[in-house]
This record gives sequence, C-alpha cells and structure tokens, in this order.
Amino acid sequence: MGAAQVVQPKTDGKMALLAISTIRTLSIDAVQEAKSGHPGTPMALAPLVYTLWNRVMRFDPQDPIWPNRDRFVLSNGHASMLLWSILHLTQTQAVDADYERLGQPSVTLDDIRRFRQLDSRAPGHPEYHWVSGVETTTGPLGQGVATSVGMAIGEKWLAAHFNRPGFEIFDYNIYAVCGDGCMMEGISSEAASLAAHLGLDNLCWIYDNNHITIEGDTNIAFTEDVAARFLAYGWNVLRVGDANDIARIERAFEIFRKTKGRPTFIVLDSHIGYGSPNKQDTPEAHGEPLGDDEIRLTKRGYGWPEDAKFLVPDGVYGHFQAGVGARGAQARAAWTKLFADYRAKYPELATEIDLMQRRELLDGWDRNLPVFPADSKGIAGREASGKVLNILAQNVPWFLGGSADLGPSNKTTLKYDGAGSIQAISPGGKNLHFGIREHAMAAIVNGLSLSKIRAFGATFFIFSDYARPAIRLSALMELPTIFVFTHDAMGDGEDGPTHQPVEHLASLRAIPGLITLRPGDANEVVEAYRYIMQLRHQPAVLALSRQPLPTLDRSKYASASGVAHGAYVLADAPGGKPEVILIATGSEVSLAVQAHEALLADGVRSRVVSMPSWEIFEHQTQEYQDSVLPPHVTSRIAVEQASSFGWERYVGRGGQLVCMKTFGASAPLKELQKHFGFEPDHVVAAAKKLLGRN
Ligand SMILES: Cc1ncc(C[n+]2csc(CCOP(=O)(O)OP(=O)(O)O)c2C)c(N)n1
Ligand SMILES: [Mg+2]
Repeated sequence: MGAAQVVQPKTDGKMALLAISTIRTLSIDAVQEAKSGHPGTPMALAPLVYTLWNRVMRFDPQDPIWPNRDRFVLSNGHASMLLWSILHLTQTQAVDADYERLGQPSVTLDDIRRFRQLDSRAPGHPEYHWVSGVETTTGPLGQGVATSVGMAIGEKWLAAHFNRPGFEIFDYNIYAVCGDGCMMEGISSEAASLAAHLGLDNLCWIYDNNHITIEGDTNIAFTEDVAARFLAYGWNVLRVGDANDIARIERAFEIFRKTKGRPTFIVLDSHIGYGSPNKQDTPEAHGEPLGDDEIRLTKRGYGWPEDAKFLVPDGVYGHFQAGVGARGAQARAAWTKLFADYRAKYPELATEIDLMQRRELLDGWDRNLPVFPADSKGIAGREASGKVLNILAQNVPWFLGGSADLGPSNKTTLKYDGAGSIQAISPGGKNLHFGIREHAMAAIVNGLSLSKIRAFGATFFIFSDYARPAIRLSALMELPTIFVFTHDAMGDGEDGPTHQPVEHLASLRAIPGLITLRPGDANEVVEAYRYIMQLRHQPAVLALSRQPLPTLDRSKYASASGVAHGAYVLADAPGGKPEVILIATGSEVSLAVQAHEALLADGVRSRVVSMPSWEIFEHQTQEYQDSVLPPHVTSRIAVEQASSFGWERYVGRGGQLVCMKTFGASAPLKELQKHFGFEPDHVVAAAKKLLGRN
C-alpha cells in the first residue's frame, strides 16, 4: 500500500484528525527515539483511544483519582505509547502515593521524548504506581482484562453499598483494550466467564482484532471464533469493521452504555502499523521502530510534516480540553456537589468513602478480635483465620472476599447474618465466589484493591502458583491485596505431593514488596491480620495450616504481638543468653518449643525465635534484629516444613536446616512428619550436633 493511499479516519472534524495523527506520530517518534518499543498498535488504535477519551469517557484530567471516573485499562500494555500520548495531550495531572495532587503534569512531552528511559514517566509498559492516570499495571498479557473484571465487580459493590435514591455516587464504567495475546491467555477466559456470570454491564472490552502477533499471522496458532466464544459466555458482542471509523466506534460505545445485564465485547478490526506503506499488517510493526525512511513515508501519508518530531500542533491540547477536559470537569463538579449533599444526609457513608479513598481504617476496625486461650490441642490456622475474617468483615464494611471454590476448606466463607453472596442480583454481598479460577481471582482481587475495596482471595497454598503472576503485580503496583492460602505444608498428608507446597514460601519471599506471613498459632493468626489490615501499599500472603496447632501459653511465652516485628524471641534461654537458636515458622513453631523444652531439660541453653515473616523482620532496626538473632550466637537451626532455599541467610553456612529438600509424599501427616524429620527429637539432635554435644 502506497503512502498516498492512507485513508484518514472517517470524521468530519479536522481537529479530531489532527489529534489522532498527533497520537500516532508521538508514538512513532518516541519508539524511534528510544530505539525500542511498539509503534504499530498505537498507530492502529489512535482513533479508538481518541474517541473513547475525548468523546465517551467521564474522566477529569485535573483529578485523575476522582472516585467516580470511568476507568481505562490498556491490557495490551506494549501499546503504552497510546497511554502516554493521551495522558499528555489531555494534560492529566500528577498525584502522589498519598493521593495528593502535585500541580504538575503526569506525563510531559519530555517524558515522551525519553520514552523507556530511567525516571521517565513514559516507561515501557503502563505502571500504576509510577504514572498518574494509569489505572492498573499491564504488560503480562491478559492481566489487564482480568483486573478490569475486579474493577467492574468493585464498581457494582460500591454502587450497591453507597448509592441511595437520588444519590448515584458511583455509576462509572470500565473500558479495557486488549489484543490477540490477551485473548489467547487463559486468564482472559476465566475472567470473561465470571464477568458474564455476574452480569457486569459496566464493563466493556475492546478487542484489537488485527490478526497479528509477534510470530506473524494469528492463523499459525489462533483460529478460534473469538466473537462466538464471548457470545457463549453471555457477553453482548459488537463488531466495528474499521478501526478508523470513529462514528461507528462511538456508536458501539453508545450501545454498550444502553446494554443492561451483561458486559460488552467490541471486536474492532484494525491494521497494525496503520499508514506505514511497508510495515502495515506485518509483525515488524508490532515491536520495532519504523526506521527513519519509513517514518517519512508514513508521516507523508498522514499529511504530517515529514521532518517534524514530537510535534503537537496548535489547537490539539485545546481540543482535548474542550472534549474530555470540559466534560470531565463538569461531571466532577456535579458529583462534588452531589457528594456534599450526600455527606449532609449520610455523613457516616460519606466518611467511609473518604477513608476508603485514602486506604485508611475506621475507628473500631479491630474490635472483638479474638484472644485464644492456651490449649495444647489448639486450633488450625485456617479456623482461626475464619473467625478473624468474620469479625473484620463486620467491622470494616468494605472488607470482603472469597475463595476459588475452596471456601469451606479455606474457612474464608463469611457466615454472619447478612454477609450475603455477590451475585448479579446482589452485587453488594461480601462473599465473592471466584469459581475454580485462581489466576483470574488474584487479578480480580487486585482490581478490587484498585477500587479501594479491601479484598482477599483464597485457595490452597499449592495453587498460589496458579495465581502468582497477579500476586507479583499486586506487589509491583503496591496494592494492599490479601491472599489467604491454607493447607500450607504437608498438613493434608494423604493428598500427597501434588497438594503439598514445598518451594512456594521461598518463591513468594523472593517477590519484592510482598509480605508473607506464616503464623505459628491462633494468636499469631490474629496478630498477622492486625498487621495486614494496616498496610496501605503492600500486599500480603498468609500461609495457614490445615491441621490444629497448639495454642501457646502466652503467660509462659512471649506475646503474639511480636508478629508485628516479623520475628521475635518466643522462648528464651536462662538469663537471655542462648547458645543455640531455633528459628521456626507456622506449624513448626510448637515443634521448636517442644525441642526447646527438651534441650533446656538437658542443660542446653536454647532460644526459640518465631519468625512468621522474613520481610517484616528485615524492616526492623539492626539493633532489634541483633537482639533477636545475636550475631555471636552462630549455632542456629531453621525449622520449616518447606524448601530450605534461602534460610542460610538466618542460620549461616554453619547452621542446620530442618526443612524439605524433596517433594512430599502421600501418607498420614504423622508418618510424613516422622519420615521428613519434623519431630522434636530430630531438632534436639540437630542442636546437640551443632554444639558438639552428642
Ligand atoms: C504473558 C505474556 N506473554 C508474552 C508476552 C510477550 N509479548 C508481548 S506482545 C506479544 C504479542 C501480542 O500480540 P497481540 O496481543 O496481538 O498484540 P499486537 O501485536 O496485535 O499489538 C507478546 C507475545 C507478554 N507481554 N505477556
Ligand atoms: Mg494482534
């Protein structure tokens, strides 16, 4: 196709054309300057993004975190130049991590010139914690669309909980743009299925149907009928046969907004690298700069000055200001007025909204948290967790969650009167049934967190693998998402090694910013939740036991409040002068205590450190850390029914590891404990060996 044949977007508005060409050429120039990036999809989807932002979406660039704004998710995150262009052209303002407006633009032209460079607010992929106006981090394909389902469930919940007659405080929509990659990833199927089940008519996905992925035409690997698939899920499926036809795109959004009871899926037929004479419709347009010569030809076709770079023609900023800017400002002003009246009439609800926006808790959030009496038989971590969850969910109206079909086992079902189930007809419930969809569950919980709802998702710890990509993103986004994982070790004995996590703790501890907690008894479970609830920017994983764990006598041993330090001296040697330190987590804490008592009786000065969380401990002062693990006491043993990987950092090279080195096995727990050495005698022997006393 020759440059002269470029068909301009079908619109009578000269400014619209200019704005679309600006998005296209900014994207082309930024990728060329960076010598890396993805120009083709921004070139193809510029008319879509222009139409959605400037004509449809309710978004005020002056306040990108206004609670009732429409949400935009770019699930095909490689097309990030679309976002940087639109955030720049709409002059969206920056906010900081404390939700304060900074009085400066989110993305400057200079950021775009420095696309993909260190510190630029135009990074390679959309980064939620880094650029204001980005609603969620995307890049791993499929995550964005799945997260958008959480946002849509979140909006429905907020509307059900807060709206009152005459007060539509929440009535926003969620738009997610995705490509072939997102459609191929399994997570999109999980999420789409649940979205239709829940009748999320506030959710619209736009599928960039360009038949191109990196290896070439999609016919090499992807020949299903995507539209039929979404019809089968129960979505409202629309098709726009020409990605340059803004009138039709606008019309499709009108139909979306009128459609009730189901989400909308718009198949948008597009040409990757649109307007590039030699690269359009080729995989090269996906992820390579066009090159100087091709850029000239392409710009000529767009009717653009061939030598201009990073050009924003006169009137383009004003055009966006007159479109999304004016509409957004008006909508926000009307909402602000409505919210003031709402506050007068429903002050408590208004306060809840204020608190949620800042991720703060309301007074009394921790009232009635249980204190478990000493009990040698004890209670399972999951049981204690279930009791705590049921109290927290009553204390904190916006605390909710559910399991991937394991509620009865995870003990995460909220059972108090009126807790209710989240369904299409009852979006304000508190129990979210994810179905057996762990990956989508984790992304959805992130979407709820992004909606400022305090949410948890649950499954067996072993299946955290199925959720891991979204757990990682919760940490990257700095979201206080909560993951409740039960059956944390070999407690489900007979189920065997397919159900026994080994490497999972090590693998999650390796995720920067994620807090993992493996409480040792029921009171540590309570303290773990107390800690987690106060997090505002960090996700947490709870690893909880299936089997009962003795509830330690806290009048004899240290208070469980030590959990807030990540690790604490639970039981000490006489005079606080240990010669050996037993470090344990979870179900192995009481085992370590038994070994400790035996060692004391044998005249060995041992100390037990309960270490529910490495990450929290690492955040303590050096002085505190040294008080728990005195550097001169080098005889140390880690006891954890999981991979030993990483424990060297606390026990040193000379330490002992009573941990797992293989997969587990199928047998009753008692036999497994014996077989793998998780018995007091074994720990005692290890301690004596270390001290050369055997
Ligand atoms: C989970 C995941 N796998 C692989 C990639 C690498 N990747 C980035 S873009 C892409 C091709 C995407 O094709 P499509 O969604 O059709 O995007 P288009 O080229 O049409 O914009 C791949 C494989 C990724 N980002 N995420
Ligand atoms: Mg594609």
